[in-house]
Amino acid sequence: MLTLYDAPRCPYCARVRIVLAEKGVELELVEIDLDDRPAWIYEKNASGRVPVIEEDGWVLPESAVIMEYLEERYPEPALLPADPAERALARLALVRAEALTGPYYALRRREDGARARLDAELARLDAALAMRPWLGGAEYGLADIGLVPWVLRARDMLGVRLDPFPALSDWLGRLLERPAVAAEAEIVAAL
Ligand SMILES: N[C@@H](CCC(=O)N[C@@H](CS)C(=O)NCC(=O)O)C(=O)O
Repeated sequence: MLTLYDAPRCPYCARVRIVLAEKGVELELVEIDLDDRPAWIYEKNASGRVPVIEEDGWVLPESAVIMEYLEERYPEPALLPADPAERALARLALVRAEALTGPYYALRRREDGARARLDAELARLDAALAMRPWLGGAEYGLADIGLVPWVLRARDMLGVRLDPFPALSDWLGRLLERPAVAAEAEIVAAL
């Protein structure tokens, strides 16, 4: 049985929750109180951060690494394209996720110029999604899962309007038709 050390409000954990749900992996969720973390979480991840997964005593932190591990460990349904060039583009979107997460956290900290930086990145994603249906290319997958937790939280927790970004809004609408992503919208609504 796979264990996920999790926090509902954590968008990095959301990435992992979505992948596990898409792949139908049975799991035990252990909720970590981020405001009062148990000392033992540092034994599982030296930074004390979640998400962390554990399987038969083997422990893995870091959401992007966990997503790729899950893709290899549970190959069906595939969440990375078969074509190597498309796989590389999906990974590039994940590596560059900070272009979205950076301004998102800056806005949460109410930093000057953060909203403009976030809007600029949302506009860039919107332009990309006007050219192709999913962030990784032709198929839904890890690139979409890697970014949607912040787009959802920007909309539902920071009040960022997405209607100026029609392709991005359409993408989010299509994502929310998937039970794995709709479950995340419910978690965000309950925060
Ligand atoms: N790079 C890590 C970031 C994980 C992360 O920052 N998690 C936050 C919760 S959203 C956390 O555990 N924060 C506690 C802390 O920073 O001490 C990943 O991708 O898993």
